Amino acid sequence: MIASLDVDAQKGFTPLCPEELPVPEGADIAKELNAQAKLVDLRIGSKDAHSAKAVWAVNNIDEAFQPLPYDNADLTWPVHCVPGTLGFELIDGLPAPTDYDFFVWKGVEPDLHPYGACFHDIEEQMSTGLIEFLRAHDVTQIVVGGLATDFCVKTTVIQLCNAGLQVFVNLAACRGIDPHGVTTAIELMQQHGAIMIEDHRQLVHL
Ligand code: VGL
Repeated sequence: MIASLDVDAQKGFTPLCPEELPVPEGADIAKELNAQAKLVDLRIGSKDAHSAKAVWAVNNIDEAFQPLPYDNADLTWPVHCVPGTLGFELIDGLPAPTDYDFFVWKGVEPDLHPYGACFHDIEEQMSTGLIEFLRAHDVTQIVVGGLATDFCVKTTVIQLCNAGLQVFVNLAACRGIDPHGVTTAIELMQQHGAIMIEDHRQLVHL
């Protein structure tokens, strides 16, 4: 079985929310995420669901990227993707979370700031159930898109590679925060065995 995964495709990572983590063109990926989902057996999604009072939360992007002394919240980040706010919503054009086959809400606890969708913690001790879901449904291949390439997509892809899946990263369905970070992230994902594809049309050759 093959699945697709929409990682954190939320308005908080788009220019619609300039105070959060606006990824350039972040709102433009819905069509490509929907196109890849049409080619697979199961569609999975994830969302950040953060508290505005989280230990890592700062009010200004200038205060972000500061190291923190916690194992499971490594950097400060602007408040983003708080339930009940615009930034928490999936970007326009995507289905509702309840229409996915499996959905992960992550970063709910105020002392955790995970990046990957497979574990609730950076130390990867608390499973979100995603890997178990994939195994239970005999999923061996997964195509991933979402926001942001250089953080949550990268970490999720590496976790899925480490779990033994064949992982395709659909570059047309991803956008990144920092261009240099994206280049490094692509190299790292490839080192873990992930296959980069330009867009969903490459999937039909599988
Ligand atoms: C993300 C930075 C901080 C992401 C989340 O979804 O890529 N990046 N929090």
